[in-house]
Amino acid sequence: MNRSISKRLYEEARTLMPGGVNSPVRSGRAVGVEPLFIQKAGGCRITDEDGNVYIDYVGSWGPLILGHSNPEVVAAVAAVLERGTSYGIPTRIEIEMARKVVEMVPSIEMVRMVNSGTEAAMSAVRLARGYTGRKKIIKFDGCYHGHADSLLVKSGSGLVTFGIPGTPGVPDEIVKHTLSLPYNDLESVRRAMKEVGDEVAAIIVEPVAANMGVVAPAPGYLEGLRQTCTEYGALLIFDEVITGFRLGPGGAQEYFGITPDLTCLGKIIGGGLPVGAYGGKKEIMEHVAPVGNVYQAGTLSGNPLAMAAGLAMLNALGRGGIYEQIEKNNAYLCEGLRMAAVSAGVSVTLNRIGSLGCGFFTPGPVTDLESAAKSDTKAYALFFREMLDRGVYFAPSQFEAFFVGAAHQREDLDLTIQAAHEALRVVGQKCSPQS
Ligand code: HOZ
Repeated sequence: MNRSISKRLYEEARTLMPGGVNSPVRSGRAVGVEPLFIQKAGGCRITDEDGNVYIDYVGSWGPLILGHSNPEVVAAVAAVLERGTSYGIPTRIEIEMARKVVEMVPSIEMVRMVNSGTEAAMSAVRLARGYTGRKKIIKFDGCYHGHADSLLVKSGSGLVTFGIPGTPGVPDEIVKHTLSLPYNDLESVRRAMKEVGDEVAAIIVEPVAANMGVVAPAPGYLEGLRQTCTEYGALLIFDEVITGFRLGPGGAQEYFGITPDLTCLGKIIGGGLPVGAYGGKKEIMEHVAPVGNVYQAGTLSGNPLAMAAGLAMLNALGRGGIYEQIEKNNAYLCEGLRMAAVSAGVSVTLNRIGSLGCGFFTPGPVTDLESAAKSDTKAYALFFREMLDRGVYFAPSQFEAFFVGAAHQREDLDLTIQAAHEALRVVGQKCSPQS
């Protein structure tokens, strides 16, 4: 495949941006490739600057559940665009969006729009601290809640991809209040809470971890977190930036039937534009300024373009039918990938929930960061490159999810499975299988 234009653009980009990119994982470093530069996208396909077309399972890292350039979303943005791009003054569409979120997400009675998932998690933690008057927070190894200082401890996504456990620039004084515990290990939470529970403002968790690959919660895990938070007066924060509107209209909290105190949203809620949100019980949310004293603000928060895109997306998802289809398609894809791995003699553990999936190059099971880290990342990198050469774009990291969306048709899945048979055969020949 000729990627000479992407190559030239990458050279230019590297002189102007750190690593030539605006976010690390997409650089392709972890899988030994140079990044594609994308010219356009439609449905489940992306086209690079050289004119190569790929079936896309990244979908802008989750937001594009309806596929690229969805006509409803595009039309909604275009209609608003004619009237201006941002006012910094309230608009009617913000009320519509807030009402939609309150209707769809079971635990949310009030919501505040922000501009990214990072902002949502950072603000939710601040609110939890302001509300409880406590400093400590508990998070889980391999969960990623964006890049706010207090949450960059043993994080997933780019940090696990590049082996960065903490990061320079974050003072010890800040992270000393963050306790990171193994995911899916309720006992360690109970032990920690016994010791310092009355100092803990919140437990923040990805209800399905999707930044160390994909790891579902063990039965009883989320219930246990809920119970422990209630017992010690700490808030339970669900980071549903990935799972929100993805596992179902009401996200993971509806899927598992657990009520968090606060929820962080992002990705799908913006329809592909930069949006995040946090929300929860009215009684807690009314501690946010200007009603309460917990300060948080944003010039572009609730801006009309982003609200139009997100609202169009949520309206389409609310009409139903989509979740069954994408879950079924993901099951079909994962089974095809599993069979391809078996026939190539490569150990792959396929974790799947709803339309999220991840193939770990390890016999598994993968239930937490420790077991995810056993993956043969060199084998994944080779798999990624072989798939790319066959026109399929998976995440350029072992520790990210793949996303099946409504635009993936059976024929796209079949092409992917066929490519995986060939790619995994190469992996089987070049990488020694793990036992
Ligand atoms: N944080 C996103 C993945 N979970 C974005 C990664 C990137 O674009 O580098």
